[in-house]
Amino acid sequence: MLVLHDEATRLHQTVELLGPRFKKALECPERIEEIFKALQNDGSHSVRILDAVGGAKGSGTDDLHVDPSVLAKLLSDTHDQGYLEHLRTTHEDWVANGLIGEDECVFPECFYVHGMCKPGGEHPPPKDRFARPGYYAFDMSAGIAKNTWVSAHASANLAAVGGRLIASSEPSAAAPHGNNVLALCRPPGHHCTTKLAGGYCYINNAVVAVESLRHHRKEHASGLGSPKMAILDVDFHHGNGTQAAFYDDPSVLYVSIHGQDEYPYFSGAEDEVGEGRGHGYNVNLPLAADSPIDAYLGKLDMAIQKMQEFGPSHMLVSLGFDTFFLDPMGCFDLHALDYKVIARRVRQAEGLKDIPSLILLEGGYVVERLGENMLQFLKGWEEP
Ligand code: SP5
Ligand code: ZN
Repeated sequence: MLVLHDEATRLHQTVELLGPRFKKALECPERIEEIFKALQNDGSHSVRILDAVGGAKGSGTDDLHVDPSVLAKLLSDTHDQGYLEHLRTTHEDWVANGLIGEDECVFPECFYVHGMCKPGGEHPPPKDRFARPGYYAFDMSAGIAKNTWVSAHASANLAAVGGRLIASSEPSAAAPHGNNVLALCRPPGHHCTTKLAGGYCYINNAVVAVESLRHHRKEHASGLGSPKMAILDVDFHHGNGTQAAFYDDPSVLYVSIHGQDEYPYFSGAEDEVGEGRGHGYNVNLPLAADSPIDAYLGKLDMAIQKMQEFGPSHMLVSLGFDTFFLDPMGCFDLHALDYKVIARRVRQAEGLKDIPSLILLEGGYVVERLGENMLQFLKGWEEP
C-alpha cells in the first residue's frame, strides 16, 4: 500500500455548532496525526509525504505530483468557480474588514434554501459579505478558518495524485505501488457539492480523484480506454455530494452503506437510483442504527454484487471510521477487527481483486482508535 500524506492537511482547525454552542470541531488535526503515527510504527506500508505545491518531498521523481495548472482544472471541473474563490479568499477578506479575528471562523448567517427564490429560479451569488457563506454552505459544520483553503487544497491534491497513480496501473500489473493507494485526506470531501460546503467537507476529494483518473488516462495512456469507476462509500454518513456529482453518469457506480435517517438527512434513500443515462448506477444501502457486523455484511454483500455486475476498471473507497461503536457521530456497532473482515471481503471478491484501487479518508472521530482501525482495514485489504 502506498500511503499519501501532506502535512498541510493538519493546519485547518475549526469550530462547529453542536447543540446550543460552538465547540472545537470533532474533525480535528489529531485524526491525521494518529493515523500517520500508526502507519509509521507499523512499518509495513510505504508512506510518502507530499506537499501540494512542491510535489513529493525529497524525491527527484514527479510521479507523485500533479501539475498545479492541472490541479486547478480538476478543481474547477469539480466545483463552481465562485465557490472556490469564496473558499480561498473569504477568511482573509473578513479579517481584513475587521469582522473576525485571525483565529476565528466564517459562518453562514442566512442559508439559501430551496423555494426562497422564485419557483424554479436560481439566485446569483450575492454581493453582500454576510450573505455569501450561507449561499455556499448547507450546514454549520463547515466554517472557514485561516488555513481551511490550504488544507482542503492539499487534501484534494492527495486525491488527484492518487487518481493519477491508479490511472497508469493496469489490473494485475506488478505496478510498484499503483494498484493500492491510500490518500490521507483531511478535510474529508463526500458531503460537499459543486457549490455547497457542509459536514466538514469543502472540496469533494472523491470527485477530484475521478476527474484526475480521467485526465491522466487521456493524457498518458490513451490506448487504455475510458475508465469505469466503482465508488464504495463506507463512511457512516451518506455521501450526498459524491452521489450528486455522478447521478446521471453511467461510467461511475456510486454505492453507499450508511446510517438510515441519519445526517445528512435529506439524501441516501434506496429510491435514489440515478437518472437519465445514469439510471441504475447509484445504489444506496441504508442500515438501521445499532447494526452489528452481521447486518453490515448483509449490506456489504449487496454492494459487492452491484460492483461485480458493473465490472469496474478502477475502484475508489470513501473510507470513514465513524461506523466504529464508540463514534460520537455514528451509531453502528463495528469494532476494529470488523474493518479487516470488511476490507478483505471487498478486495477478495471476483472482479474486484486486482483492479487498481484508491482509498480516500473521509470521517471517523474516535481519534485515539483511528490508527488501529486503519491498520486493520489495510491488513484485510492487502491479505493475499
Ligand atoms: C465527513 C463526515 O463524517 N461528516 C459528518 C458530519 C456530521 N455532522 C453531524 C452533525 C449532527 C450530529 N447530530 C448528533 C446525532 C448523533 N447520533
Ligand atoms: Zn461521516
